[in-house]
Amino acid sequence: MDRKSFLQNSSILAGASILPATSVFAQNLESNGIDKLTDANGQFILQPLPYSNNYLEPYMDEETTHLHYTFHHGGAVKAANTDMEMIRKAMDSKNYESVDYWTKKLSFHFSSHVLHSIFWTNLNNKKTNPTGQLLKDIEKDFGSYERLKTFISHTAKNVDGAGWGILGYQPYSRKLTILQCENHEKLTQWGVVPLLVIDVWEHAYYLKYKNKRADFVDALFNIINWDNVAERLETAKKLS
Ligand code: MN3
Repeated sequence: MDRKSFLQNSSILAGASILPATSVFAQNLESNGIDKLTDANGQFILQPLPYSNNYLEPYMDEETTHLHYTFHHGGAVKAANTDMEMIRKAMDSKNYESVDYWTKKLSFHFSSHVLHSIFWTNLNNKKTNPTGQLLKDIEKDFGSYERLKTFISHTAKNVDGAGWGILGYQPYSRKLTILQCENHEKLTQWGVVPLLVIDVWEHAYYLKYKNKRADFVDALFNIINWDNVAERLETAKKLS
């Protein structure tokens, strides 16, 4: 059975199809239920921003959204394609020293592409709260939504340098877990599927919030799309 027919026959596809077809998340999914990051040829692609640049105002300003999406996320996509090409060239020319260099670059740029792709769909222009199975899992694994908020906020605010606070699903333990990610690729637990990602690189907030990263993280809770987080959890459980 080839990969395509395997996917069509597997329960994974059923996982994707239960998502509302109109949601931003569903539109950005591959048939196997994960985010669409590449085209048919395997080139990394930047999906359209799922809303206008001013949609997240006033908590995230229009100029920041524009620059962040176009040049930081967009730049990572271009760079990841370059990294892949350079790895190929280095292998073909037996230039193995530079393989090491470009492999590290790919880890950084591709991880940036993954996290930013999730980040845009995690945001909304209205306040929501976790409900349903997501809320039950939060209460089981963290005690309460308030405790989760405190945990992930603290983690995000206190990243050393640039990075992310991440709520993820750990399929080995079947639990929600928190990561404090440095840069885009460090301090993961293997296997964790990111559900909610909070970008605390300075480019995410400096125009509006200046040095006040903590104020930015607190403000983000006004625009987190918890329905998207719930959809992602549901899909992660089906994938694992
Ligand atoms: Mn960013």
